[in-house]
Amino acid sequence: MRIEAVELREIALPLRFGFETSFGRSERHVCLLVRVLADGLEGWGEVPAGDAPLYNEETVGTAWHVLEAFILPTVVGRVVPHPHDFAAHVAPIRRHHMAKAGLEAALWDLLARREGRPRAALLGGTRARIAAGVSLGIEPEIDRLLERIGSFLQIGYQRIKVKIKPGWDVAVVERIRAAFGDILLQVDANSAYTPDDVDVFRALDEFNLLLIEQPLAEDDLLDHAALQAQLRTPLCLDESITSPAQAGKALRIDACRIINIKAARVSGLTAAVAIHDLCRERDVPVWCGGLLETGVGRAANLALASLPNFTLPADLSASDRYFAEDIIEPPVRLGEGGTIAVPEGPGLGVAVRLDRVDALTRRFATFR
Ligand code: OSB
Ligand code: MG
Repeated sequence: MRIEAVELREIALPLRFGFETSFGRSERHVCLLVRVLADGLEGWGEVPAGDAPLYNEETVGTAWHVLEAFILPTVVGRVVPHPHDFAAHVAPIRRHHMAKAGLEAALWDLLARREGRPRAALLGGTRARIAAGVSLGIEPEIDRLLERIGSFLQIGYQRIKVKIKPGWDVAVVERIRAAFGDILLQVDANSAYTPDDVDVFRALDEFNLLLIEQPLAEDDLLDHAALQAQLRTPLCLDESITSPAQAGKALRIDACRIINIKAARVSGLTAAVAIHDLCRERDVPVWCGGLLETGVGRAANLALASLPNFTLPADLSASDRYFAEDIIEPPVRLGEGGTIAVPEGPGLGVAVRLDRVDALTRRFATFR
């Protein structure tokens, strides 16, 4: 693929419902859209980084900078044979995983379109529908959260995940179990706790949760291993798993028994598939996480989640769970049995609504 031009757009898409985690509250999904033009075709990718470095260290501003100053000058006007070559090419740049992943995603889209195949087929996907879960933020009152859970279960979502933080944990889970019985339920702390909080996790251990996601600090595999040793509930790591090498270390010391895979967090689909493969060899289940992506990132996540070892329900919900109107056509819809269809058309398998993207764009540049 000879890269003729790359367009970057920073957009802000209002969320239908504010989303609160232990690290903050967002009312809008802020991201970069990457559009690559090559061989008369286009490919799209998303950098779901946000305005502030709260989930991890990246922002849309840092991603724009790294792409503009260090990555695009070495790619535009050149030939990139395969997304794997791009991944190897940017490996010497330390971190900035979301920036790299956004461009790599656009290259996967391009390659799949050029071959006239769906992205999922290119990656080795084996399932046509993904089990859909929904991730629910912290609410001002438990009753409000229970109401929202009830409505998502009613429309068919298979699994509920709730965000927790100190003061919003055991009592919340207790009320959810009392109200909804034995539903598939898991919690996500986004690193809000320390090893001193072991009693909270011992208490949560009594509720038959599917998993407890990222309880402790991102850079602390050792304390996660110590905590896992005291629990029956599997720990699942999100922020801590930044590469296949980190995944290997986490599994070697039993710091987790499940991994949440997000291509954006691990520098791209190449690394995401490598983590999937490594977990599969070790019989460790994985599932596809999300970062409130627009349809562009969401369609890519659906393709990733079609790989065989993604055996737990994903944080992949319909476009209307987040947005009044998505930027793709058709939008992502929840189908039978609480599943979402993996797009079947070439590339991402959905069309980007450029008119709508333009209306949402607050920063734009073309690099050629
Ligand atoms: O930790 O999984 C997370 C959203 C923003 C930042 C971090 C996380 C999340 C989610 C939502 O849990 C996942 C989604 O529905 O896209
Ligand atoms: Mg998480």
